[in-house]
Order: sequence, then C-alpha cells, then structure tokens
Amino acid sequence: MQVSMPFSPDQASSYSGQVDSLFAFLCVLTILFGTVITLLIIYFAIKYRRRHKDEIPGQVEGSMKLEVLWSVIPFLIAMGIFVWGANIYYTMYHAPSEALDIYVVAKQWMWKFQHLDGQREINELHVPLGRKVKITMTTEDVIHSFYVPAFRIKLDVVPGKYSTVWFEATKPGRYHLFCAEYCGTGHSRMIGWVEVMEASEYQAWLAGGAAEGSLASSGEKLFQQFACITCHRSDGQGRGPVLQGLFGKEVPLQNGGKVIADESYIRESILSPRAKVVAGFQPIMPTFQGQVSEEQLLQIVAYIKSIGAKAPGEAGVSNPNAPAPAMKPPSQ
Ligand code: HEC
Ligand SMILES: [Cu+2]
Repeated sequence: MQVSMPFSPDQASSYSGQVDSLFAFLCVLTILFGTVITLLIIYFAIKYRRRHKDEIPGQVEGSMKLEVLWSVIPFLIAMGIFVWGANIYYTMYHAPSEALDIYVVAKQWMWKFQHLDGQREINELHVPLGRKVKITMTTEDVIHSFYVPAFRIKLDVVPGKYSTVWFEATKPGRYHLFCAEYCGTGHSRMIGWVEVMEASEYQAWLAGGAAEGSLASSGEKLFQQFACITCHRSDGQGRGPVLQGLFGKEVPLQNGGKVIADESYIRESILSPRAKVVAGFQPIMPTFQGQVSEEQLLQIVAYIKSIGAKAPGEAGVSNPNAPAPAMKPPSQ
C-alpha cells in the first residue's frame, strides 16, 4: 500500500511510500480516537450534568465485558503498529549485500562523501537511480544526523562507530540533505544536496573525476605507508594474520569468542587492537589511534574489503589501479 500524505516531501526512495502509509495510519488513528473521545466527553457532560442541588448519582459497579474490550482492542492496535513499524525499520537498517557502498564522514560543519571509485565530494552526493546504495557513516567530532526527507531517512552519526543505512532512489532530482542533530554554531549551515541521476549520467559523472584512483587503492597505499604490510603479509609469513579473504568471515578470538569481520571490527582492530585479539596471535599490534583520520580509516576498510573476496594466500596487491570485483561500478 502506498499512500501520499499532503504537505509531505517528495517520495523519492523505494520505501518512502511504506513510511508514509504507516504515518498516515497513525494520523487517522489519532484523529479518530481524539474526535470520538472529545465528542463523548461533551455528550456525557451534558447528558449526566447535575440537574438539581441534592441529586445523588446511581452507583456504577463496573463491567467485565467493558474492561476486556478496552484492554484487548488497544492492545491489538498497539501490537499492529509495533509489527508494522518494526518491519519497516528492519528493512531500512539491513542493507542488501549487493548495495553500492558510499562512505560518509561528518564533521563540524560539513558532510564529506567518498565513492568507491575515488570521487570525493562535500555537501553534495551523487547517486544512481534505481540502484541500492549503502551509506556507511562516521564523524570526526560530535554527533550529527544524516537526514534526507525525500528518502525518509534519518540516522544519527555517532563518534567512534560506523552507522549504516541504505536506500534506493526511485525518482531523479535534487533533494535536501540536512544535519538533524544540533551540533554547534554552524549546525544550520550543515546542509547539502543529494542528486539522483539516471544510471548512464551517473556513469559519466563517475568517469569525470577520481584522478587519485579508487578508494581501495588509496587504502592500499596507506596500508604500505603505515607499514601494516610488514606484519600483514599476504603469504602468511608476517607476524599478523593474513587479511586477504578476511572481510565477512568469522574470526576466532583469543578469549574463545567469535566475531564477524565487518567494517566496525576492522576499524576497532586498527584503533584498539587489544580489544579483540585474534586466536593464535600475540597482541603486538600497535594502536593507530590519532595517526589515521576517519577518512583514511574508511579507505583502509575499503581496501581490506576489496581483498576480501579472494581466497587467502592469493596476493591482492598486484595492480593498485585495477578495481577488485567487490568495487566494480554498475554495469549499465
Ligand atoms: C607489529 C605488527 C603489526 C602491524 C604494524 C599491524 N598489525 Fe594488524 N595485527 C597484528 C597482529 C599480531 C594481529 C592479531 C592480534 C590482534 O588481533 O591484535 C593483528 C590484527 C589485525 C586485524 C584483525 C585481523 C583478523 O584476522 O581478525 C586487522 C584488521 C589489522 N590487524 C589491520 C591492520 C592495519 C590496517 C594495520 C596498519 C594500519 C596493521 N594491522 C598494522 C600485527 C600488526
Ligand atoms: Cu551536524
């Protein structure tokens, strides 16, 4: 069911209709109950008013039927709203695996975007029409909130962690991007645009930029620059684990636990290596806290992700400019 609410922004993402339907339902429900209750109050106030001074009202003993009715009906309505809302929430915050990755770093007071192909933009985000896009965000300073009303997306960006959300734009155009969390004096200037382009235009736009090479190749350079490569050798002879094929795998830990190697785990491994020590290794990895910026971290994550698809042992460093399979642009 797709409902369009009056006065609401454009519906430009695949789930904006669903969000609006739920919102419309909540509005109708509240108006309905609000009206019925108000009318009943007025009606009863008149009907049961005190007619003369020494009038004594009859006793009301209560009714089981009524009690059950006004408990069960609201319960069912509330559970219905919960299931409906949870369903939409679950869709929004579980990105499909085939989604195109875009990385975002927020700071006072701007939005910085990095595309897999290496394009970077500020306060302006270009996305292809009809393609699922996954946004991985973090912030350099305080909490911000990524808000695109036309997509019905609003997600807090919290320091020290990655927040992800996805969308599929369904209508070409330019849409407002806001910061929806008060973040200091320049908060009101922390705005921008999301530009939804036809797939072919988007390809042309991608081809126009990126002199620096892909995000993963920048990450690979950092991997050498920070000497990660001395411990993490792809031939398994280093002092640290082989990182080829790591992404998305389950990692056994020293303390007997297990963890899935996702973006957050890789980030944590670099900033607080002792937090989760890989089974069979010594905790000798130094922390890179303070040496590597959030943007660089995302590049390293993109690099480790790009070598994730290959089997362990296979070198992923032959040609830094050849895009690995995981970061191929859409084939239209
Ligand atoms: C002095 C050697 C050394 C250096 C330099 C080093 N690491 Fe490590 N790294 C290790 C060791 C040993 C482990 C396994 C123990 C642990 O988890 O702390 C590890 C673990 C990791 C893990 C988790 C691997 C897994 O299999 O779960 C990641 C990711 C990682 N390092 C990334 C990096 C990055 C990126 C750099 C450079 C910025 C780097 N490391 C620099 C030694 C090193
Ligand atoms: Cu902000």
